[in-house]
Amino acid sequence: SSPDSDGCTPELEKAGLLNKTKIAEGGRKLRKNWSPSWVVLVGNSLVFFKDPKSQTPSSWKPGNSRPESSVDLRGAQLHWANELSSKKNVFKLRTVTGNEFLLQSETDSLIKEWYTTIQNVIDRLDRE
Ligand code: I3P
Repeated sequence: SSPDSDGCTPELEKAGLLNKTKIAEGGRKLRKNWSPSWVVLVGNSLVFFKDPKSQTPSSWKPGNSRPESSVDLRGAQLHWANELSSKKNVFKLRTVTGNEFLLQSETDSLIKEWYTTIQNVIDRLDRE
């Protein structure tokens, strides 16, 4: 059995380095500010860590490194958004509270994996 067979700790779905910028807060447009972010998908949340150096397997655990911010994926919307940037491989994540993020990677396979994995979590939450 897994180390968390009682299900009390949310499952770590995915973690990795992506370029990130927030483009809206509560529906209000923000100025883009792209920066690398260590992104962790755990349970119903996408959690962002500022420091890309903290990308050790244990760094996402509570009490270790402090997240910069976190996004509740319940009711969120995901769209490919290459028209919103001069960069390639960009998607937009919009939360129910009207926060919008662009996430990007130079690696096609990597960004597709992230898109699929986040969409699967959103779909699972929609069915609950
Ligand atoms: C922005 C910066 C962003 C760019 C954005 C620029 O300029 O170059 O990287 O977004 O383009 O406005 P500044 O640093 O002066 O704010 P992309 O890299 O995603 O293209 P935009 O205004 O067309 O979104």
